[in-house]
Amino acid sequence: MLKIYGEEISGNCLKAKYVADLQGHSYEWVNMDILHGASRTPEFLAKNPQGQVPILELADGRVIAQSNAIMRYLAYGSGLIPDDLYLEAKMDEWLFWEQYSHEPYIAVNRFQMKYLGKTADQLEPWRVERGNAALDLMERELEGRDWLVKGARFSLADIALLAYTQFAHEGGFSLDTRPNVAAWVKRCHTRLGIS
Ligand SMILES: N[C@@H](CCC(=O)N[C@@H](CS)C(=O)NCC(=O)O)C(=O)O
Repeated sequence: MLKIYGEEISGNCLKAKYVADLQGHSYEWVNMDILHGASRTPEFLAKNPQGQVPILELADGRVIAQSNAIMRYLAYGSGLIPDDLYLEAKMDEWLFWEQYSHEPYIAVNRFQMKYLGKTADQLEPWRVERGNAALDLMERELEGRDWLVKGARFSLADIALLAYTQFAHEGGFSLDTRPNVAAWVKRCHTRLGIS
C-alpha cells in the first residue's frame, strides 16, 4: 500500500492528500510532527535525505519527495494533467512558479505568524511585498476564467496554488481585495469536496 508521510498543517502535504483522495488511491497517512523534528530523525532521513515532508512511499519501498512531483505521480494519466502537451507544460509553469514565487512568501509568512507567533509588523517587508505580488498576479490571471491554466480544466496547477492561497489570511495577506482569487478558492474547495 502507498504511504504518505505528512502533516496537515502543511499545504505542501495537503497537496498530496488532496490528489490521493481525489484519485481514490488507497494509502496510509503517516502523521509527522514536523514542529518537533520528526522529519529530521535518522530513520526519516534514510527515506528522504532532504529532511522534509511530504514524501510518498510506494508499496515496494521506493520514495518520492517534493509535493509537486508526488502530485504528478498520483495523478498520472488522469484529467488533472492536461493531455495536450502545451497545456501540460503550462500547468508545469504554475507548479514551478508556485515553488519559487508563491510558497516562499505566502507559506513562510503564515508559518511565522501562525506557528512562531510573530505579528504582521514583525514580518520581513520584502517577503510581504513578494507575497502580495504573487496574489496580484493570480488575481489578474483568473480574470474571466475558472482555472489557472488558460484553456484547460481544473488541474494540478489549481491544487498546487490552492495549498497555501487558502491560508493566505493566516500569513497576514488578504483576499478581500482579490475577488477572482477568493472565488477560485471556493471553486477549488467545491471541486475537491472540502470546505
Ligand atoms: N519543496 C518542498 C518543500 C517541503 C517543505 O518545506 N516541507 C516542510 C513542511 S511544509 C517540512 O518538512 N518542514 C520540516 C523541516 O524542514 O524540518 C515540497 O514542495 O515538498
